[in-house]
Amino acid sequence: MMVHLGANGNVFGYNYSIDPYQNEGGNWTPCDISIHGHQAYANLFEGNIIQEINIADYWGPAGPDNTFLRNRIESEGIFIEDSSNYQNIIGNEFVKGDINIDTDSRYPHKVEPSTLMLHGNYINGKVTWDLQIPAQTIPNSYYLKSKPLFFGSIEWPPNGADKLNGTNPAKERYLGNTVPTSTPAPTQSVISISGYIAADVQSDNKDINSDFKVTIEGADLTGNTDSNGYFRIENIPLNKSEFTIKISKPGYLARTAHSSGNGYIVLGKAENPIKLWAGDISVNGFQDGAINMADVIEIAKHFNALTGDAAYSRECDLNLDGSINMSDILIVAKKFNRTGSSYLEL
Ligand SMILES: [Ca+2]
Ligand SMILES: [Ca+2]
Repeated sequence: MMVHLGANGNVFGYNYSIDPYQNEGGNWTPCDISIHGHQAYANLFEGNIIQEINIADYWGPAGPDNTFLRNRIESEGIFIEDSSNYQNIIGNEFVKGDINIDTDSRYPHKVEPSTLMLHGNYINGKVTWDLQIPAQTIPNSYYLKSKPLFFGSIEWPPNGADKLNGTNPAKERYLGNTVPTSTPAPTQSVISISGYIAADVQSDNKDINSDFKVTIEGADLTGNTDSNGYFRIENIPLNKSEFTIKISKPGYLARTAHSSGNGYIVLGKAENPIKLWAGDISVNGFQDGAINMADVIEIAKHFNALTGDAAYSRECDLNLDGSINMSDILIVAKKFNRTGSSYLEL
């Protein structure tokens, strides 16, 4: 694996290399990974099982920010030459060899060791940390969020100063072994949800949009709207990727939305809230999911009651004007015979 000239910003991940060979004569072995001068910069070499790494040799300095994470270096170590400053060598396992700086005396250029990040490498039987860096954990990866599928049941990350003697799929295939597939883990999602909900009712009461309840099927967390109709529920863990959101309130026809995925879900905006129809009244604590005659009968039981009366029912006072009367019946009549599936899909 070699980079030079304009080869910048590449990733070389999880390769296996043994028996490096050269035919130029002399008793030397070439390296498996070479930053071959010409200022090649910001390349990442991660999780490779190899014999030797050279950072610049002959063609002038390597550029900055080449990074070597969690490689297993089996034979000769790493050589940094020719003013190749600002290299990052993190969490590697050195089976043999060391980090060697300025061993090539052919060129007068010198590496400034203080520019190198040498952190958490296992060398000569122990892990050495840069004491200027407080964190002493080795990142799993600098380009993968989680174990890639091609690892099958092989442990990931496979190598590193905290994972000695590991293997990887390339090595296993070289050895003639198959890489067993792993059973996919159940899908996990974490969602946050917020939005605005409003009653589809003309009312002067500032509480008309309060107390709509938002529930997510399969989750314990719920949210309730404030008097602006606003609600917010943060970080809901779910063990499925598709889910149903239900919006409900006593006296209102419940409405559902289907959603999927991770992240932040917004349902309705302040200027365009999700509207719920009034008129599905609880009978013996149960809303039947339809605006129908049962609701009219329930309102009739409280007809002409005013706030403070024993017969007054806040749920039946659909426009919250303090009086249960014909205006509430007309609200029921407006959406008569509607059910939850009459709503437009969200
Ligand atoms: Ca009903
Ligand atoms: Ca009323």
